[in-house]
Amino acid sequence: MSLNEKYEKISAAYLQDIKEAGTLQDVEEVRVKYIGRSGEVNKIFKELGILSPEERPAWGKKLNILKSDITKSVEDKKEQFSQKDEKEDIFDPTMPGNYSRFPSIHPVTGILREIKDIFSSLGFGVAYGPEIESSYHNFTALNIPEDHVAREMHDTFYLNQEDKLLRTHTSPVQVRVMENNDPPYNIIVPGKCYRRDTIDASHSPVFHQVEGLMVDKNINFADLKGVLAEFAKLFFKGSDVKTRFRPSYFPFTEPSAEMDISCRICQGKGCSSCSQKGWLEILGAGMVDPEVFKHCNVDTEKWQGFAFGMGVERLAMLKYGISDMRFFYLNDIRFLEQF
Ligand code: 2NL
Repeated sequence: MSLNEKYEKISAAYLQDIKEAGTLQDVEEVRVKYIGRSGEVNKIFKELGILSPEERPAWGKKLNILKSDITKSVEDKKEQFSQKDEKEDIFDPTMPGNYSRFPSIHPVTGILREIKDIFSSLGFGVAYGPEIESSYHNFTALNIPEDHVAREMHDTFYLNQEDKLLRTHTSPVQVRVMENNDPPYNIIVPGKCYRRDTIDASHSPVFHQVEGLMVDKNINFADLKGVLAEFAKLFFKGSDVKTRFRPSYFPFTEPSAEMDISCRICQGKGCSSCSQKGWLEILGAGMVDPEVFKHCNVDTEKWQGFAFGMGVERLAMLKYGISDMRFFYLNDIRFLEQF
């Protein structure tokens, strides 16, 4: 085949090949086949040696033009493919949208904030303390005897280090406040607590408590009733909730009581959610036992007061009508976004 025949053949063939190329990969193959290092055009360049020196420059120019024509065709075809990609990206109003959910506060966090706001409006400050405690602060100082069941391995998480445990209530923080500060005290202590409970609808090994302490020169049981009934009224706002106090027992208070609220579902008539009682227990309280004051070096001749404790998950369940505590920890978005 003469140089001219080869030239004519390539000029026709590359156009056909480009036309038939269906993918970017095909176009790239066409480029390599014709203008790659050992492509068809370079093969002809190598054969220019057979020409006379006078003929050579014209052929060189001709082949360079062919090379740039092929380059242009390859680039145009590649450009077509990228335009096609862009066309496929155009906005399709029938596609489902990317919507973001409106963020919400976890119900336990929300209830904790409400409780803190109510008690600050009643003049209480907020105190925090360690979740890893000594058995002295968690039990002994609170008048919980050495042989009390709450101290058993099956009720309390003990750490491998000597005399370290996960606090089973937030009371040890109040002990620390009393040890380190002079009365009067007017504080609440919100926080996480740990017990070796089996998980069910009303038990979790990690839960939240708010405890409170009001100590001054003339604090009595009427103050306890007044503060806690006012708390219930503010917490269950607008649902004219009634309160009652029943005698109870705690090692750290004497006398002790539990406060009930009237059932908001049956207005106290009795239904399945209050076990036909018409009342639901919401917290425990009492006058601080002198034994506890003695451990904290508080002069019992001068100072007296009351303490109380409530479970945050339990209050959230009562307020929102949640039947199972496990919902708080499952992180199911369908549950969480309701708050
Ligand atoms: C309940 C009952 C209660 C206390 C907690 C307390 C703390 C100190 C001294 C005396 Cl430092 N008492 N705390 C008192 C009575 C009851 O909790 O049912 N909690 C969920």
